This record gives sequence, C-alpha cells and structure tokens, in this order.
Amino acid sequence: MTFKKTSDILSSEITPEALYRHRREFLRNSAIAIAGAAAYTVLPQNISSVFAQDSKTWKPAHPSTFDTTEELTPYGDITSYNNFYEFGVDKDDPARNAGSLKTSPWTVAVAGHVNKPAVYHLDDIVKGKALEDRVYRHRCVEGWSMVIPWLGFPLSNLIDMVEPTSAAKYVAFETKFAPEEMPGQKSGVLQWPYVEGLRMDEALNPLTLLAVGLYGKPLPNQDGAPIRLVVPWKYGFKSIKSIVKISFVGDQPATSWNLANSNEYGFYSNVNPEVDHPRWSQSHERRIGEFFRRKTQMFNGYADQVASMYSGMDLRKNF
Ligand SMILES: Nc1nc2c(c(=O)[nH]1)N[C@H]1C(S)=C(S)[C@@H](COP(=O)(O)O)O[C@H]1N2
Ligand SMILES: [Mo]
Repeated sequence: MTFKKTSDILSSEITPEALYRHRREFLRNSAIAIAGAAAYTVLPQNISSVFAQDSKTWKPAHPSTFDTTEELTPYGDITSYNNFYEFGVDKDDPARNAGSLKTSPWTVAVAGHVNKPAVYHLDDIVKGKALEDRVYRHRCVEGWSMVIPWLGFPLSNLIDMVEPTSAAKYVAFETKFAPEEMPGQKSGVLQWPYVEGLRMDEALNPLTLLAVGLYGKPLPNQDGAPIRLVVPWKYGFKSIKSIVKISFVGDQPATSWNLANSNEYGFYSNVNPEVDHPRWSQSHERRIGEFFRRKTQMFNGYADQVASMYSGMDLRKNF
C-alpha cells in the first residue's frame, strides 16, 4: 500500500482535532445558553476550517454504489470518539492510548474449513484487491451514530481467496492479544481477545467490508488499524477491530458482548428500532455533530440489501 504512515497523520492531527471537538461542544452548549449567533464569532478559524473542509468537501476517489449521500462525520470526530476497550472504556481513551499498538508487521491467520489456510502477511491479503470508498452509516448500540467513509474491500474477496469448504457455516474473527500494547487487556472489562462472528451469508454479503482506511487515509490505530471489519446493518460492536485471525467454522462462534452479557447482546445484533435494549430504547439515535435525535432505520437503512437473509426468523428472539 502506498499510504502515508498512520503515525504521520496522528501526531500532527490528533491534538487539534480533540481540541476542536471539545471547543465545538462547548460552543454548541454556550450557543444554546445565550441563544446568540455571537458565540460563533469566537470559533477558532484556523482549526475549524481545516476539519470542516474535510467532511464538507471530501469526495470519494473510488465510490461504490452503496455510498450514502448523507453528510459525513468530520474526521476529527471519527478519530477521537471511539469504542476500543483494549485502550480504555472512555470515548477519548483510544485516541490517547492506541499509539502503543504495533501495526507493522501484521499477519492474519486464516484457519478452519478452508482449502488455503495460512498465516497471511497483511500485504498479501490487500494485494490485488481493488480498494473502494464505502460511505456507511455506523450505529452504536449505545444510541449514537456517524457517517464514515471507509476505505476497504468486500470480505467476500478474501473468502474467495482462501476457498472455504462446504463445512464452513460461520466466520469467526479475533482481535490481536497483546496486553503490553493494549493496556485495557489487563483489565477484566471483557474477556480477551475480543471475538466476533458472522453467518456465512452475512460474511458474503456485498456490504460486508474489510476496512484498511477512512477518508482515503490508512486507519488510525483507534479505529482498528491496520484491518477491521465493517458490517453497517449491525450495531457497531460487530465491527471488530485490529483483526489477527479469521476462522471458518461449523458452529455459531462466541462473540465478546454476548459472552459479557447474553441478556443484552445476541449473536445477530442487527440494528432494529423495534427491539429495545433491555435498559434503553433503540428507536432513535443521535448523529454525532447533531443536536436533535433522529429515527433509527430498520437494518440501519440497509434493509433492501440484507432483509432477505433473515426472512422467517423471529428478530425478537434472534436479536
Ligand atoms: N477489538 C475491538 N473491536 C471493537 C470494539 C472494541 O472495544 N474492541 N468496540 C466496538 C464498538 S462498541 C463500536 S461502536 C465500534 C466503534 O468503531 P469506531 O471507534 O471506529 O467508530 O468498534 C467495535 N469494534
Ligand atoms: Mo458500539
């Protein structure tokens, strides 16, 4: 890949981005408090213009037919408001702490019911795959959402490459386990490594992406560098980050949030505004950067592409 190094982007941009977000939130609150446009005159022009430009003017170099035309979430928000418990449980922990993750060299072990099991170097996985900009809605089970321009390739391209046999019914994924690099793994907040899984038809669905970048740049560590899953019709926790192992298996695999709390998190975890989380409603979401909540769409707006995979299933039982 001929990317600019992630570290180059991070060191120069993280601090102003984090600053920008906090100032913007502060301004939003003060604007409400004093109900005056005057508040905006104190916007830090140098910072806000750089990052406003990113989301307002950025255009995909390699668009796909799946791209939403909704307003993009700014790069600064996508890279400073994260869930990545390997680096802490607060939203700003990953941006502060994920620099310790070593992302090169990186290998992905492919195992189980496949004709070509191997420990693949990341370059050999990405080589020959046409990268696309996939502008997807991203809905966290906690009730916030973003619009993220991922860069990646369909998981089905990797599946074709490794040739699963007919015994493969599910795909299981694992995040790197390295407590010295990922200090959150020294805590008991989840069982480690983080694991996730998809049914084979879900894995083969053309929407299912292996992402290696966002906004046309390599993934920052806090967003799951160097390679992560993106399943846009499911709650965000299905989109496992920093993957080191992909196994083709016969039985439904364990998943981290189901292991942590099976009453609250099932295997499927499809976005469904009609099935509430036991502790909160899922009918609405707050798009990061917006003040008013909006209605959550069935399958996060991807029903046309995915609903048929679940026909005949009771989505209240298979939540
Ligand atoms: N390994 C790992 N993957 C993970 C998580 C995590 O804690 N560890 N958090 C998940 C959750 S809850 C969400 S919402 C998304 C967040 O992705 P983002 O930070 O790139 O927006 O990553 C998912 N993938
Ligand atoms: Mo999430």
